Amino acid sequence: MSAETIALRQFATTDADFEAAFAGVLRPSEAADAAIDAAAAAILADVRTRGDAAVLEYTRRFDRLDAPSVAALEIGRSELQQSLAAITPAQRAALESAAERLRIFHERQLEVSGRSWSYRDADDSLLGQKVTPLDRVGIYVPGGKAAYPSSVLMNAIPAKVAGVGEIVMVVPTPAAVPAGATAARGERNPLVLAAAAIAGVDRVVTIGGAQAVGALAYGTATIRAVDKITGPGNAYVAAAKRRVFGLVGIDMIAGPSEILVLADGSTPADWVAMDLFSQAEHDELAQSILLCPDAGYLSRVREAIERLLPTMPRSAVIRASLEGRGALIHTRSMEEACEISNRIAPEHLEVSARDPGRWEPLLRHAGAIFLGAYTSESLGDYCAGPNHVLPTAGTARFSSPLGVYDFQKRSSIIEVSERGARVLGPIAAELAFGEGLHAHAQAALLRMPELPEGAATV
Ligand code: HSO
Ligand code: ZN
Repeated sequence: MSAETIALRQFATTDADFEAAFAGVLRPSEAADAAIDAAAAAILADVRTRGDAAVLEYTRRFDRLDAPSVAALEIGRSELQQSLAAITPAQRAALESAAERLRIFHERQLEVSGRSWSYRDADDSLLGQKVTPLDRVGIYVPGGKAAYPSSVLMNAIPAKVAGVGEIVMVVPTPAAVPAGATAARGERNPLVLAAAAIAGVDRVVTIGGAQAVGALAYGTATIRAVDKITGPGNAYVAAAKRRVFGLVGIDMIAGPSEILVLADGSTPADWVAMDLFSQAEHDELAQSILLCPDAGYLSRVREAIERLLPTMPRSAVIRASLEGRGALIHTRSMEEACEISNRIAPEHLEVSARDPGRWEPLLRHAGAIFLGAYTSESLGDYCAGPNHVLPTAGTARFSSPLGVYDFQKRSSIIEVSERGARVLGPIAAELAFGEGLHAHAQAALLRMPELPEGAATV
């Protein structure tokens, strides 16, 4: 196959119009699509009032799956176990190895930052934080053009490690046979079900869309309401998750995948080209960006992209993504590349440099940071250990990867000693009187049998 040119934008930080070019790369803040939001709201309202009947109707309409009852769409533990026989031994071994590495990483997360703690102050009062797992969570797994068994592991394993009581997974069956796909309409994806079995999912229901989000949030006669819904989905699922937030928790609203490679020119150009492809192949709207202070290297990566693109089965998606949202950016230095990267706050950030440890301290905003030439993002997508559910669209400025902490909550613990009550009483009473809240003040003062000198009195 011969190389094809690609309309992949390229510019330099020294360009007079750099800021304008850079603005074209940054994601415009996403205005919620009013039509999609209205459709999701109507479906949610219907599921809330009509329960299972509405879920069945939308499943018939959108997934073209005709089921006699929601119960008929459920897959229990034993049937999930049977799905393990439907995959190859190599597939099973890969899923199990990935699951094991994910478990080890997330168990460390639990040990280091997911445990209850307390201390006693000078007056022997106990102050602390009690960490408890959520009772029930719902995991949304897309079933259309992107059915990812790896995402089943990434959502279910931290929930399991946190000690969640019950994990319910919803996954729609494909409504139509996508071009080139092997799945038939209504067919259950054996790899997705096997991943659910390995990760310890309790129940799977083959429903999707806003109706599945509604069923999980409100509960129906068949599906018990959950406390939190995690996992990626299409625009209707995202709109529905936004709407049920507050009644239940949600993890995040994940957008198309993004990769930013910060290269010093020492990694083989083909490796970096393939890493850029790896996220571009997810979606036409995915974003792949390369930042590098070496102009010659940028040319070599462009050449590699043009040479390798025709060899990729998903070349059309990759091309659309690279031409629509990709960029090669020539920076003055690696330091400047780090600054630009912080402005983008990418979901995935590869530091493909000889001395990645030198640059890592300069990098503040990224969902996941991959250090060194051997660390392809794809290893993190599947099996390195950390989670691949990550903040996108610049939200890494204020949010974190999906983790054990998303499946836990914290309660404060306060046990005031008698001596503590005498010390805290006057402070609380003083502030309570200042707020005009006399019952608060009294509640504090009544617990002080001997008022210390100078204490506020009623
Ligand atoms: N890169 C995607 C996750 C994924 N990759 C699933 C392959 N399968 C978002 O982090
Ligand atoms: Zn990926």
